Amino acid sequence: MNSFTEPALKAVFAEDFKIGAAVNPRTIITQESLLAYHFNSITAENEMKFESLHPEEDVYRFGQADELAAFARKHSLAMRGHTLVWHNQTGSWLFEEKSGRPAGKELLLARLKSHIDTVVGRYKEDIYAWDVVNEAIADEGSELLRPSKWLETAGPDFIAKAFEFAHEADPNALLFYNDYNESNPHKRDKIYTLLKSLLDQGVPVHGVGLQAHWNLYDPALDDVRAAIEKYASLGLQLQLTELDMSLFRFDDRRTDLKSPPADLLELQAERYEVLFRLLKEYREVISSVTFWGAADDYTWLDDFPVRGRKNWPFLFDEQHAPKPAFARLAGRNG
Ligand code: HXH
Repeated sequence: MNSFTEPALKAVFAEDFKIGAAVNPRTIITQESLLAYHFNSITAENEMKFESLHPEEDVYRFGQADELAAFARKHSLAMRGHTLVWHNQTGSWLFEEKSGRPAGKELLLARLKSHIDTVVGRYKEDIYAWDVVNEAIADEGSELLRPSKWLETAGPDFIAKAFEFAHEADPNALLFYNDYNESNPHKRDKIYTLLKSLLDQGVPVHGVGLQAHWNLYDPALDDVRAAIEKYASLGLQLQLTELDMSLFRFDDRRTDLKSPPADLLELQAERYEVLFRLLKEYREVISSVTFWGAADDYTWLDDFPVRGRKNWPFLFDEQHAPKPAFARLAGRNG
């Protein structure tokens, strides 16, 4: 039994792409019926990150990740894996010898292979696509790669190795490089350069994940279009992996709003409408659009990056009712 009267989002875009949401062990309970009705894909928000699954060299903790995979099976949802290699949420043990001295390249890559074999192998039947490497590109400056323990220890090779290990662990999985500020022309060109060099080396990379942590004002739609065109020119498939539409500019610090003003919800509706119209133009190359949450009762943007500020980035409100943005998407396509 459910009480939904609006069309299902996944049905609105059934001919275009999968519609996903990031979930966690709380939201699969508090948002269960919303997730089951509107979405056909999920991603674990945190539970499949390195430090969650593998807190110590000899300790794996699969409990919460398994719960999310079971939820996907229960509701016949596709599942994306997030994420195998990242500079955050990764235990420091990985980069140290037992003695505490810095690990060398060989040890780090051997540990990475073992981690990927275990994790990708475990979820073979559940996960069809993995974010293999997350956020390896430097935002600013001319350096291609962000400084990190990965780069420091193994050199740039860690990226290709991660994709090779993941491909060996599950030859059927689609393997993605995933990053944010992906529509910024400077960073876009660097992401393109990385992907091109991986493809030229024969590395098994199948797609690029555009995180799409956007707001009412940025990025410009023309920049999104140019980024899609540029990535697609590599012959890769594209997914929006972490979409949200913050009501605040990146550097806005205001904390006075206790509920979302109608004029901002209207701007958000317009923005979602033109965005999804654009995404539909590229339905041949975009295979999935995942929101980094499902409804405004829970978003990682509450208190981040501004403490004491709530945000309302999604298509459904705090009661899970469709917002003006939802109506615009369903109206055009339903
Ligand atoms: C994503 N990073 C991650 O992929 C995802 O795993 C996580 O759950 C949420 C978001 C996006 C991100 C990138 C840089 C960043 C913050 C978030 O850096 C900032 C740090 C402080 C203030 C603003 C940005």
